[in-house]
Amino acid sequence: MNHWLPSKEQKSQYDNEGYFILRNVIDKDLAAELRGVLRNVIMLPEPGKFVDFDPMNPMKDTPQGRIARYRKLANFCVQSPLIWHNIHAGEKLLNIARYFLGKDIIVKYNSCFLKPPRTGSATPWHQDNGLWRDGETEPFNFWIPLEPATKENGCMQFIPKSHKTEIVEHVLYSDSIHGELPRERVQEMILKNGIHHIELDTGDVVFWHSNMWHYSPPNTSDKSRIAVAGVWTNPEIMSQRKRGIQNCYWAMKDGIVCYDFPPESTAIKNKDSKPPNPYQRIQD
Ligand SMILES: O=C(O)CCC(=O)C(=O)O
Repeated sequence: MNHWLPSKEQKSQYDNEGYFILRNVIDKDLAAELRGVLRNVIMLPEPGKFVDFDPMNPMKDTPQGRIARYRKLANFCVQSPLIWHNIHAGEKLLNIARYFLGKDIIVKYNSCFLKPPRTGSATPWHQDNGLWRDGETEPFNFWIPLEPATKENGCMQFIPKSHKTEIVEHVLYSDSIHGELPRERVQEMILKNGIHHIELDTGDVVFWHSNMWHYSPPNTSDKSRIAVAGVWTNPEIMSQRKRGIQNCYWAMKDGIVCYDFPPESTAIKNKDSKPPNPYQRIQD
């Protein structure tokens, strides 16, 4: 196995600021293939749909229209062997996860984020565990751009040290696309700690703590920004969680990478699977 491990400085940045970056983990040819997998999916019409040009809605179900509309492919990586075996259950990345989580590793979350040129929208300020609402703080999150992620095309923004806060109750505003951190608290936190813009080249990886406050702005540029994201955890952390388990899959067992595809889903049950309370709605 190729032992990619965080350096002392990277580990200390993770502890102090809540994240670290490894450069050039996925090579550019592989990134191009992975982009192809995603574009193939979003550009194909839904089965049975007739793709036509509608003058009242010129972008409707054309490939261009579909590219402009898609923001996220949730849980898609377990349907794509190329993504799964190279990223979430890829040896190089699992070695890094193993350093933090031990020899048994489960993928808790997987998804692809697409920010098409000019139409790609913002992801509101959130903590990942503020959305999971399962009380977990220890899983290990990552995000890999398959093309350069810059300030112009909507790279991620982190508030350094925000991982030291509690899991904050997320709320909904009238224009929220999903639960988000209370906006006033975000402004206070930015005033206190500032913002780090996480500019990455194709195939770099950023890893962060599940409490980290993060956001990404709309893509106002003419360059697309596609990324693959995931979260690894382990059976011990999962056994403590407060909520039911969905879409979790084995990536490594006792130090051995799992090569099954489709990946084996986990059967670990938690104590209490009550759904969380609805998000508080804020009038603005
Ligand atoms: O890709 C993005 O812009 C947002 C990703 C994100 O917030 C996440 O992976 O938690």
